[in-house]
Amino acid sequence: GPAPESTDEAIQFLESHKRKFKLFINGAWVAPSSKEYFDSINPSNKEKLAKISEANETDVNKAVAAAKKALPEWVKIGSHQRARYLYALARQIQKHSRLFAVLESMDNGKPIRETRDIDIPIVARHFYHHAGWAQLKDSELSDYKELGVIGQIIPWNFPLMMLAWKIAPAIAMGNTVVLKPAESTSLTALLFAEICEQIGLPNGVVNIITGHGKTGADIVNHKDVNKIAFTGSTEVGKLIRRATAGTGKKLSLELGGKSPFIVFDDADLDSVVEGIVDAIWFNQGQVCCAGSRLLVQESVAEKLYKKIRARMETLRIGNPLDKSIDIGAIVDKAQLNTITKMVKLGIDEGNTLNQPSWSCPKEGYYFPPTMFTDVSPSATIAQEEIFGPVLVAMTFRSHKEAVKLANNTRYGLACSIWTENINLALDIAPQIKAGVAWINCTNVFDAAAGFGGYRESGFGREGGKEGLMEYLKPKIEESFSDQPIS
Ligand code: TXE
Repeated sequence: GPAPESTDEAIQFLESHKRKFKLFINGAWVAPSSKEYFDSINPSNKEKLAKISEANETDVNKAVAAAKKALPEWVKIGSHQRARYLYALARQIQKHSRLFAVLESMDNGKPIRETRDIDIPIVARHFYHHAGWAQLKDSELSDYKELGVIGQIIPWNFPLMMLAWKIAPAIAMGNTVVLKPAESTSLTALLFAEICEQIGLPNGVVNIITGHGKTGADIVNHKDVNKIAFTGSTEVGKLIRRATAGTGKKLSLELGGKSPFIVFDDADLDSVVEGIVDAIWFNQGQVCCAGSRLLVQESVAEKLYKKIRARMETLRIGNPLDKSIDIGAIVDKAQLNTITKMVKLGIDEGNTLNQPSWSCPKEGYYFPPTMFTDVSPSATIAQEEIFGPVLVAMTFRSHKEAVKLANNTRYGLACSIWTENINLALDIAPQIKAGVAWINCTNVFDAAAGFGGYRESGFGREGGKEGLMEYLKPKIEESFSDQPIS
């Protein structure tokens, strides 16, 4: 096959920081006050990529102070100037898209085909889209004003994309930001910090603070942070909701999911199979809106399972930098352990395991595409998020039963409906408790469409006009909205 993507430029970036990254505060690189660092590992070969700073409360205080100080001038320069910075960020990301894609694949383990063709283009598009809104803010949204300093905490599954979804709308609406990437995938956020320097973004508008959960909690608890935007586990989402209760802080949460992928008997099964590859094997299934529960009408179930098993055999797993690879590495050892444990549980629960005949590379953290069939709706693997390449399949007979099964979880992030009957799809979609409904497609994202969930998948929207409103308040509120509720 073709040669793997070159890592030269990414290595050059790591070496330019001597493989030891400081924190990006107030437009400068600042050593962590604890002097503590942790390793960032390439999950495809377990190589150490760099040392990352562990920020403590002192560092978080510095970053929040910088964001607060930057705020008045960032607001004052107005819509048009802010838009120019966002356009510059978008262009610079595009210019360095190959570097971003390679670095992301090295740090996270996701295939270069995905980072190159999906993640990074969506990131650039997100900045362009919000540059447009930045320009329109003072005219179209003149009844609203910025919230102030925003604390943003993101996960490891789409590191740069989650950064873009958080930072672009926040700064476009005139806020300033302190963002913490996930501990296992900080590198593209640090490269983004360098991009902020390159375009001359005013100091303190964007601050990148690395560290573990405690660092995130320090951001959440800081009194001068006006809003928290979080994407991650439902468990931590609940902690953050409790921590912000009774304060004046606004909050948006994008949490876990167990999204249904519903196949009716008239669906085009070959398209369905490709949809399933996308729904559960894209990004090794580490996708909050993954179609992880296959609900298929009984009369076509066996036929579909057979096609899925055949397709599993043809998927290629291995070095994420190999351009022909479909499935890369799992992000880290802990996540691989979680997946392995859940699959073992699925077997112990008596569900039927389907895996390809080939085996995974030995040197990194890999897990093969997996499907459980004959799964009972109450099985643990049918209820709990696995966050790995594991599809859980069950059957239904009537349309009513399909809806009931689809809603039978504590989550409500996305759903995907497959049928040649558009009237049926349009009838079913609004009955499913999900923030996003896809018809004959899946995992389609656009900066112009609000994304987010219901129930234990969280609340608030990212993208679209709803996403902008998450970073604004009515001007009339300005005299009282920051006051804590006592
Ligand atoms: O998530 P965490 P983890 C799910 C998925 C996965 C599980 C655990 O099922 O197996 O969560 O993953 C920061 N206060 N999802 O442990 O811990 C943390 O440093 C403030 C689904 O990686 O939620 C990181 O930056 N912040 C999900 C971020 O929260 C805290 C994506 C997310 O990490 C904190 C990721 C605290 N107390 C995991 N503790 C999705 N919906 O896409 C941790 N963090």
